[in-house]
Amino acid sequence: MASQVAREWPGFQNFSDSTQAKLDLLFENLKQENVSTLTILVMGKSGVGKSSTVNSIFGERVASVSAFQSEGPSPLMFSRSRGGFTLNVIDTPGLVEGGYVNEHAINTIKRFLLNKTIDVFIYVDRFDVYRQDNLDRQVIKAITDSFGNGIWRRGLVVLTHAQFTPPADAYYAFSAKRSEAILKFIRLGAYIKTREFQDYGISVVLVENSSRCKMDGLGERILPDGTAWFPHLMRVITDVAMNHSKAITVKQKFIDGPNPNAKWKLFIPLILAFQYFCVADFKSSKHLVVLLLLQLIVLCIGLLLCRLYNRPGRSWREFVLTVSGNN
Ligand SMILES: Nc1nc2c(ncn2[C@@H]2O[C@H](COP(=O)(O)OP(=O)(O)OP(=O)(O)O)[C@@H](O)[C@H]2O)c(=O)[nH]1
Ligand SMILES: [Mg+2]
Repeated sequence: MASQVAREWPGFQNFSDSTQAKLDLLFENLKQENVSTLTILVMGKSGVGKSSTVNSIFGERVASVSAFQSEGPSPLMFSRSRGGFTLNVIDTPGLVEGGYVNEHAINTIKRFLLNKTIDVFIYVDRFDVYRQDNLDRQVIKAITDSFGNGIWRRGLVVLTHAQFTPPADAYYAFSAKRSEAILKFIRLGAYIKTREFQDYGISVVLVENSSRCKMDGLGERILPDGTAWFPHLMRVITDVAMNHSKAITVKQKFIDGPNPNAKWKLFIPLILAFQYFCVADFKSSKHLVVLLLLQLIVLCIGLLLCRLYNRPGRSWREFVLTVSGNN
């Protein structure tokens, strides 16, 4: 649960003059909207470039970056302030371990975030991949189940390694396809209806964290399509912060989560009572086996419904969508 007290921002001087001017303007706009602190949560699969993106945001190496599996799987919050404006960024451990969603990491993140308010959520993935798979959907589902799908109203996607040159497609065509693919997985994993997804306004921002990223004449790091990606990222972040949707405050109930065992316990007296009376009535009947089977089916359906519904931040609409498969 390590965190740092906000201090002046030494890395700010590492940005080009042009970038510094743009950032100062964005922070000034936020302050005019009475936003003097911004807290950004960064999550994603392992090794996708979360910590590198945090370092890029601060212009200095605050988070440790590793090409290999990172150690010490604890979230960390880094804070810097500039002209009365404080930027907090929370770096988190990767959400995948051995090909599965890392529930331990999710629980650690939830506990770390208790009573913190998240203004912007950055979901990080890599630009230079061609296929998403079920694991991506599971990761997005795990985030949604843990924090509610409102987190996506405060969300944006960062795709790292954006200096990648696609072998077959033109850069623009590839980035459009890649963005479309990840947004589709978010829609599916977060149980958002197709026609409502537009309202979430989730932007996809391409990022190149490598120090070998090309620069333009103003000293700004640019992508192959000429975008100065860092000021663009910061502008999207401030747009999300000011989009008037509800910021995410992590409450104890998010951490407690569902307790399937407790749900089972609720059923026990009911089942016993049902069995006692019905079996007593039917003990000489040929239909006893059918009755017991029916009981079992009812029990299974009840448990399934409880398990599907009982998740933090989950609404009945999402629940119905999941059950009906209309997602
Ligand atoms: N070329 C390039 N390499 C990147 C980029 N972002 C990250 N990397 C590299 O990818 C590797 C993993 O980066 P990290 O920032 O540690 O990734 P992470 O998501 O924090 O990893 P975990 O904390 O282990 O989950 C490191 O070798 C980085 O240098 C990028 O945009 N371009
Ligand atoms: Mg990391």
